[in-house]
Amino acid sequence: MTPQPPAGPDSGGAPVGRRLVLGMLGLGAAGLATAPYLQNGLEAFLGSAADKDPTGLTGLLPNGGGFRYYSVASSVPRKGPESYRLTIDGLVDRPATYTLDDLRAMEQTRLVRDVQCVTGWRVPDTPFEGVRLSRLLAAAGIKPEAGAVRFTCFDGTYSESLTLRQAGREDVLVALRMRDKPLTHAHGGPVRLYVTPMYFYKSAKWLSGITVTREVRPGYWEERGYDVDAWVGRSNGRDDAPTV
Ligand SMILES: Nc1nc2c(c(=O)[nH]1)N[C@H]1C(S)=C(S)[C@@H](COP(=O)(O)O)O[C@H]1N2
Ligand SMILES: [Mo]
Repeated sequence: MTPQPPAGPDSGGAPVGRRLVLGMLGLGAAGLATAPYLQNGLEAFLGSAADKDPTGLTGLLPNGGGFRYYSVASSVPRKGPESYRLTIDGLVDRPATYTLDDLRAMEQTRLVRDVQCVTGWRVPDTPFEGVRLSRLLAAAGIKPEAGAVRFTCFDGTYSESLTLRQAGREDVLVALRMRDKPLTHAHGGPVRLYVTPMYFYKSAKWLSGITVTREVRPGYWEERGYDVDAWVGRSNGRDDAPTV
């Protein structure tokens, strides 16, 4: 794919257009008629928040401690111990499906790092806890021709990717807990990816699929202009302090 400038304001270029934002909200002009709660104040929303948030859906989370709520899907089903499943497939010897209890029963790793979004906000010293991605990959058995990992989400829309080398880092988690509590739905619970050294868009919320692939397949935001190798401070034209 030819690198393209980010579609959002991080390019320093044109602000996100009205139609683009409406599209991201999952609404056409017709949708607005049935969404009065959005119509009310929509212009203000488009004029301010959308300038800073290329995801189009933004809001400070209650008790969010500086986090913003991002979702490219207009609604996301809730999943708990009965309904949640994580599938590992693709170029592996042993495809597997994990329940939440399966993941909870595995060795947990707790990491405390800063979280940095590519749009500028940063949250210091945030504990995340979960299973190392490398453990799940090792359990599945990677085939020799594999080179990358693709992540998919039960919001039905978002996706992410890492090279196999990046995915094997000890600071990449399939996270079950954040700030020493179970991951809330708003933060991508019950299970999200947490890629410590990279911009937070790498950390796919509502994680449901891990597929080992031959080559990197750019994720949702990467197809829309963000860097595939999303190291904090060394990508996306930004110079933030590294998070590791
Ligand atoms: N499934 C899904 N994961 C996602 C996103 C999304 O829209 N959908 N947004 C990404 C971006 S850009 C950021 S900054 C973080 C936001 O996480 P938060 O909502 O917990 O603050 O989630 C990342 N993971
Ligand atoms: Mo982000």
